[in-house]
Amino acid sequence: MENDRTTTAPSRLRAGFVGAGFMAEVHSRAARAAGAEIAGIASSNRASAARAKDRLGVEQAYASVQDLVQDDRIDVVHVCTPNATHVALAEAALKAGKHVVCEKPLATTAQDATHLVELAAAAGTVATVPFVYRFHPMVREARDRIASGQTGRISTIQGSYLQDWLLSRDDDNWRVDAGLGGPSRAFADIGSHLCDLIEFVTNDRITRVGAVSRTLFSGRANHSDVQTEDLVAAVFATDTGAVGNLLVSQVAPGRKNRLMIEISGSENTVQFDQEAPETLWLGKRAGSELLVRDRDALSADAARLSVLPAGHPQGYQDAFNAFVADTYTAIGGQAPEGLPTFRDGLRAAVLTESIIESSNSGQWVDVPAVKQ
Ligand code: SOE
Repeated sequence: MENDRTTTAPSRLRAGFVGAGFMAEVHSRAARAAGAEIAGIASSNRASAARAKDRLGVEQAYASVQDLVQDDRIDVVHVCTPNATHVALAEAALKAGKHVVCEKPLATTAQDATHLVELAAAAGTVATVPFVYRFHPMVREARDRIASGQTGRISTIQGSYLQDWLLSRDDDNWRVDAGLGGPSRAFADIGSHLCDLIEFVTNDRITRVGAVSRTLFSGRANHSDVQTEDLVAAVFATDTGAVGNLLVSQVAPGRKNRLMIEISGSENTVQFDQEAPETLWLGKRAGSELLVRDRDALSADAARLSVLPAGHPQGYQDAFNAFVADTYTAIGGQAPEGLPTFRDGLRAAVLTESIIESSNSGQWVDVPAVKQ
């Protein structure tokens, strides 16, 4: 099948993975697709690393994370562990001179995320965060249309990210535990994607937020005294004067991984739905249309990420693959458009803190700016 992607890994990088769960699987598939050697894995203990080595087809299991990050044969470290461990692991990898891909949330506080941004700048290596929904071609198409003025002056933005995997009291996961996941759960986990996508697509900044959050179950199967939120509703204003709302839930029956953004301007509306990623709805006063991915009809950046011919659906793993391929391209010295870096991870941490602060205080909160 034809594939004339312009962003492929410049040489055979050796990738190491820290963590042995679902995200390590997704990262290793993407690294393999980008042409890297799947060189090493470390986990919380030697036995789990050994099992993951066999399951993911990794060359070597390391006895400890330190052994992996200190190995000169590893070029890039993918951190795919519980949130609260990100700072120490990314720090160790950066200090060892590695390129780092760190899962989101980059850190559980804005202060720690700032520390990592500074360390990455000092290391001079590539440091990225998988805000992978940026890598759907139809997201790039929406972004391009807004940037070129086709949408007109933006007035409203609505976004929601809904899941149901924590719907019942019996559903449990390390993420509900503030000690492992951080003080925010639903917003840090998926609200961060939502805000990143809104700011990426509109090139606007959320400047003020007012939020409410709720924790539906104070106890779950293996956790008592659960403090992290199941849902958040927020309203916001942006730098350019647009207004918007956000809805984030991990207890919405039937919604598996439904991220939706809808942006209305003076000329038309664009709507992207992550569960139908091959289309972009273009709302018009007369003649609304559903644009279907077809590289011949897309902007250059959307066409670049459109790796399969029209009618052959691309999805989540393809977006992840494109993110990792672009990270590796950056390691090769180029600067692919729209690559999410640690600075974007910091931005998400700042927004998350503002949302939680507003929800706790019942007050509007001004969102601090993050220098680009
Ligand atoms: C779980 O909510 C999760 O795996 C997130 O952590 C990912 O970032 C999101 O892409 C899918 O859902």
